[in-house]
Amino acid sequence: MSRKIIHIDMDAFYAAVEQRDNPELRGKPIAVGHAEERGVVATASYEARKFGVRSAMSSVKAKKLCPQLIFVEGRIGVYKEISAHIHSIFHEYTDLIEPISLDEAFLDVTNNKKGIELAVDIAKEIKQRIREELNLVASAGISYNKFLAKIASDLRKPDGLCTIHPDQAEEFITRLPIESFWGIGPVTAKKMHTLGIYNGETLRQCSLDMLVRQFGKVGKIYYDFARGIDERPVEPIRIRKSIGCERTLEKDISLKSSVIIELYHVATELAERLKRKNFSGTTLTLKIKFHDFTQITRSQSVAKPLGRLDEILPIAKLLLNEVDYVNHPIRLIGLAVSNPKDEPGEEDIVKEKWIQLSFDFDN
Ligand code: DCP
Ligand code: MG
Repeated sequence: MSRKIIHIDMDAFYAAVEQRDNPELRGKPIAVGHAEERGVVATASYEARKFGVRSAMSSVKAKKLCPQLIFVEGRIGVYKEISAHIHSIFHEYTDLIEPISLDEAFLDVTNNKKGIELAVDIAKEIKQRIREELNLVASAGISYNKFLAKIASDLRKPDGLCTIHPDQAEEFITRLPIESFWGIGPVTAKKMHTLGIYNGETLRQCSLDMLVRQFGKVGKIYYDFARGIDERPVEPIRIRKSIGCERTLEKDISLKSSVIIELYHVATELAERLKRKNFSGTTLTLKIKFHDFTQITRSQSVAKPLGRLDEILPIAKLLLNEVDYVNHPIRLIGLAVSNPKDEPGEEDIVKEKWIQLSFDFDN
């Protein structure tokens, strides 16, 4: 029997909360984030999105696109409370809940607590309760696996409710642009384009061999996705797989001595976090965002788990040596340790991921 998976995603989450709590902001283009020069937009109201304002965009650019944009400081405490509330609603239906971020989660309702037959009925109830109890709007996607449920929740946003049935999956994927596939960001999408892959149809024509050769292990996942296959379970408990931190610099820098100092600061902070969380791992990843917002990561694996500053810093420097920042000034530096070797301890089990996936460097 196929599974019944629901993906719930709040619409314009932070912005919707701010508009809910301040009537003066309703109907207006707002951005949650810092307005100052180095600030970024966490999220934008739908009114602001019409101007092209998006999450993670620099505040300066957002203001250019939409001069009347109103910046509002985020209130993470409030968002966390709301998140806890929606989770309490989810738990009335199932305990198989996988949080992806504060406002997003997968629910496996195959065997739900209320014995409701149709997953779409559960999704409707949840949406309605979120509206009644929180005065907020969520979109829901329903399908037989996570990949398709996530895509479905995005399709009719905002206030979306969309089901992809097993017999519709193939046709649906055929037309799906490659950028919309899970885990395919701009870099992979570009590579796919050079290989002549633009959508599900062209992806399906690729052999497993070719995809693995081109993309490594994830090639197999792309191969399966193209066929509507995604066996990944909804995982209520996540084992911590990495810890990282990053700094957006006051100014873009390209001077070696300045870059090394910043790297040292980030490595120090990382070592402190690793110690606090009692975590170590054998892979170090350096992330660099350049002045033009392009981003690269460089990784190095070692035999002995990395935890202390004196273990991290030399490898971080080696990784930095591969980066041409003289010609491309750096805007942000991040470091992360992953690949834990030991059995996970209690500390490594993150019961609720109150973090954005894109913020993996910050957890
Ligand atoms: N967020 C953030 N930085 C990002 C992306 C998101 O701080 N780069 C925060 C703000 C969002 C919240 O996380 O409100 C949820 O992220 P989503 O990607 O779900 O975006 P929204 O809920 O804002 O919009 P959508 O209606 O597209 O889901
Ligand atoms: Mg959302």
